[in-house]
Amino acid sequence: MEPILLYGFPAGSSMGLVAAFEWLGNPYKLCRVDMFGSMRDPSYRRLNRRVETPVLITDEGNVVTETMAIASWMEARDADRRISFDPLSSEADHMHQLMAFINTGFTSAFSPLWAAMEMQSPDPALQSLLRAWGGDAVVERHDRLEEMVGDTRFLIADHPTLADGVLVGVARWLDFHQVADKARWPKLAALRNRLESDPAVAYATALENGQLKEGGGACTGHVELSDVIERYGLK
Ligand SMILES: N[C@@H](CCC(=O)N[C@@H](CS)C(=O)NCC(=O)O)C(=O)O
Repeated sequence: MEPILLYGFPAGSSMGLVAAFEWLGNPYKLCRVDMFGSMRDPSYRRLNRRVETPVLITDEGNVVTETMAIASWMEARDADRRISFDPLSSEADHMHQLMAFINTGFTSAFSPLWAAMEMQSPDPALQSLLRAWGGDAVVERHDRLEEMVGDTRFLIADHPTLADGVLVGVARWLDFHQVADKARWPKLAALRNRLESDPAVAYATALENGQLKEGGGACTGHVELSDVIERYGLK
């Protein structure tokens, strides 16, 4: 069977993994997950008890959660090294370092902003505190990432890799939460412009928005979430 990537909308980090599957080029399927709807149904916990996307159903029917684990799964199957590097190379070390930073410190800086936005019983004082705290953290993490961006066209190389996939779904949260003008970080802004005009990212973004767009041909279709849970979820 083909692996199935479950991606969340709206504005999920998993959009970048959809783009990475496109760059990889091996056949795969997708499954849409409404993070404010079907993901909240108790049945989703059969796939991921932490109630998060992304989730990967592997070609052997196993469930893999966590972005870094899914990226590792893809890396191990990237026989032509389209989105990764020889595991013993310095480029691979550099890519893993950037992916780890983006998936931890960089991504988690946005957590207070999400918490303020999604608060069930609004508490203006706490929301304002969370926004200030999150905003400062996001700016500081952008400063650090800007320092880590080199002279290549994409994060590690002149073509997109898994590191770009991990970045692109999250980087746009800067605009979504209106933290700062992206031009404040010129290297990151140029990288984001390049990534956002990449056909695979445009395809993944369109899918996330519920629009049909021609992809590169590797995606062989969508699967319903209820079918995925029934077939591959914990019994
Ligand atoms: N550590 C997880 C975090 C995944 C995560 O936070 N996913 C978000 C979407 S980008 C989510 O599902 N959030 C659910 C929620 O906020 O309720 C990973 O790296 O995959």
